[in-house]
Amino acid sequence: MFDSIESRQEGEERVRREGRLPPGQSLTYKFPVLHYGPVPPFDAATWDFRIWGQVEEKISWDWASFNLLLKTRLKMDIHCVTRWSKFDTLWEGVSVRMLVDEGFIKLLPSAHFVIQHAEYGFTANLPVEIVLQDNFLLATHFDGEPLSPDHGYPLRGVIGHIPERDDLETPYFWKGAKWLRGLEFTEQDRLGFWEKAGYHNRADVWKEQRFA
Ligand SMILES: Nc1nc2c(c(=O)[nH]1)N[C@H]1C(S)=C(S)[C@@H](COP(=O)(O)O)O[C@H]1N2
Ligand SMILES: [Mo]
Repeated sequence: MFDSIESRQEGEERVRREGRLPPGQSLTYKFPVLHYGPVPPFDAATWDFRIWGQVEEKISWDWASFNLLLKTRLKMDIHCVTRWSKFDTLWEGVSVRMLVDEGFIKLLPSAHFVIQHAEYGFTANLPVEIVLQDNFLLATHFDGEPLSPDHGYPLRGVIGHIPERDDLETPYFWKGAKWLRGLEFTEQDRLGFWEKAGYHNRADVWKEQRFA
């Protein structure tokens, strides 16, 4: 019956009780779309995904070979700096940690930061430790379906909070670049698009690091 359906407010109270609602956030069941500029077209014939920078060898995949990589599923809560949070979101994709563990990416000791490079020159930066955590994924699917064009098809970075995994640092959701085309490993940090626009570089949701 209707009384078994949780209202938005009840849902928000529940995640607050469970310690999953970061300060200043509120629960949404929607999935807002936020980005700068137009949605890029996708052409499977020309798309590639590249790894370069502080690695022993550059590597790249075309769309067909990227899809042969082992994929993992990940359920997490995502927290947008604009104050909406979406809980128990389901992602599928390729883990950067797996790419390192399986020897696809051979990191040099000088690899301290990762710049996600997306279509039209968009970038987002993170420390390498965070990109190697279980809560960062190169996602191809959301909720069992390929990403929609608005949400980053065919590939995007995603970062969020895995309940019970308070050992993992959780940045706001903007730290995942939609329409992702490559990862550059760097020695020095380099501010990404929103970070240059005044967003906080570390962006820890629990410390409410929204703006620099
Ligand atoms: N390529 C690209 N990725 C991007 C952005 C962008 O402007 N361009 N904006 C970021 C911001 S600010 C947010 S909040 C999230 C929003 O993702 P969504 O539209 O799937 O909710 O994407 C992030 N990734
Ligand atoms: Mo954002």
